[in-house]
Amino acid sequence: MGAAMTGLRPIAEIMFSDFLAVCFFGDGTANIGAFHAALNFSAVWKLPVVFVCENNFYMEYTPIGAVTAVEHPAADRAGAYGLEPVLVDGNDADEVYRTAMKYMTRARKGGGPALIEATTYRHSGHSRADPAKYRPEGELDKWLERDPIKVYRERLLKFGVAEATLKDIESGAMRKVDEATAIAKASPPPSLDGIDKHVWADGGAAWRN
Ligand SMILES: Cc1ncc(C[n+]2csc(CCOP(=O)(O)OP(=O)(O)O)c2C)c(N)n1
Ligand SMILES: [Mg+2]
Repeated sequence: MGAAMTGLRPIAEIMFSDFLAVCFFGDGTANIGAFHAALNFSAVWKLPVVFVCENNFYMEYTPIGAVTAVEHPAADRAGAYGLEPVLVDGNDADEVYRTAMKYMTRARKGGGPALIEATTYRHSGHSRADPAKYRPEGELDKWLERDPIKVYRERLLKFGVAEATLKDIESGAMRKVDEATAIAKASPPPSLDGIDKHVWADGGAAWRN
């Protein structure tokens, strides 16, 4: 009990600061216990956390609908933790941005956690070894039409952004990825000293003693 009480101190500090955690996970994750325990305590302690469920309709090989009692794995459970159900089109960058800003701002002001379910799609199998043959015929093609990058590119063109500007943004993004890949490949493995960094609010495991 003493250890648990000491553990509460950093949480109180976080509650009265403008710190914010944004936690991303998949639809399948919404069916495991850790999801429910985390939401419950975040709501009880009014923690500044925005939970974002990326509902891409598949777990490893299993369609989420085949193993879930509700239609929306995250949004339909929000009420159990006193949270409002928030469903967004995860392939619409503007809608995601507006929704994220609303709940991030509220959490930073002490308004407590939020749970956002963003509908999207997984364009490939779970891993390189998974050709994703279990998907219904035509499903992928339908979603590729609504690829978020394609949708946003078309919107920017419609708003009058020049094609050349979009090409510059795209080549700049590719360059950044290539540079980051080269740096990662050339870097030594990280040191073990950092293994618990950012795991606890106080930066260490003092609560155990
Ligand atoms: C508790 C637990 N059960 C099973 C697994 C094996 N596993 C790894 S990824 C995965 C699928 C996760 O699906 P989802 O949460 O929808 O994430 P996505 O890959 O679609 O983003 C599973 C079942 C695991 N890592 N942990
Ligand atoms: Mg998934």
